[in-house]
Amino acid sequence: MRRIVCLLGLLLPTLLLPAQFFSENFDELQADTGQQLPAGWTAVNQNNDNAFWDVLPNSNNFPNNARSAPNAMHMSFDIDDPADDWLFTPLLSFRQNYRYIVRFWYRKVDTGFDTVEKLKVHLSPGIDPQDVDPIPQFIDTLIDSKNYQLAEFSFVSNDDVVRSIAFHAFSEPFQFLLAIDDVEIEETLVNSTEVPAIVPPIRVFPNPTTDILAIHRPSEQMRAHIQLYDDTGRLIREENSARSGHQIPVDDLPPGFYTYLIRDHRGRQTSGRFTIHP
Ligand SMILES: [Ca+2]
Ligand SMILES: [Ca+2]
Repeated sequence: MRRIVCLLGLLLPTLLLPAQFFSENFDELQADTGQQLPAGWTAVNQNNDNAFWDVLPNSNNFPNNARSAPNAMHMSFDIDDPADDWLFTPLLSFRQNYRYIVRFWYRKVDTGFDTVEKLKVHLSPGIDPQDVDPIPQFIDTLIDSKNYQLAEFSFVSNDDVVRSIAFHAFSEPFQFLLAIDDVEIEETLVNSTEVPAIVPPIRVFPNPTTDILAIHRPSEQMRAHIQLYDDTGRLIREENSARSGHQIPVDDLPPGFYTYLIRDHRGRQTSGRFTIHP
């Protein structure tokens, strides 16, 4: 019996360790003319202009385009149109009661000008922009760093489902290039209330609520960016520089289901659902 207990003790931490679920570094792509995407990926040039997602290779003049050589993926720009372009990963089979941690690296390509790129990332049951879950898992509307920065978000799959990770570039006209590289997804078996150690636990309460929503974060001094979305994906509240203990009044909002999105000072994002009762 003792041996079985010992074995279980050895096995359980292994079961709970994150395992690599998906990765794409774009490095197998050829820098040929025409749009180059990894196998199974789909790009949708929603506004049908001359700017779209495509491979971004390193070159003699630009040897550091990619985070991992030789390629990144990038979104180009149009002088007149804002970007409205989707990049879908292959459809992936997410398992019930697993937590998925999605990471990728992103930056603007430097022009020497104050250009700013905008990116949202959604889950999607299909590879059509009309299928996309309207509430983003990740959003950055102020991408002004020429250095690659890490994006990270996580979610628990409540069912066995097939989903794509959908990158939506929506930068203003006449910016320059938005680059992403090294997309990785890890999966960990959890019960639905567990949060992995690498993502600090954030408490949002009371839930359901009627009048206020309080945000408790473990890093008391660190400020966070908070967004609230209604069930149609419409952004209804946005607050910068919220400290732990921050309270958001919601007594003017109609009863229903809502989503919060919290980005910490390191760019890590946490999302969850809450309910407003009458
Ligand atoms: Ca386009
Ligand atoms: Ca790469």
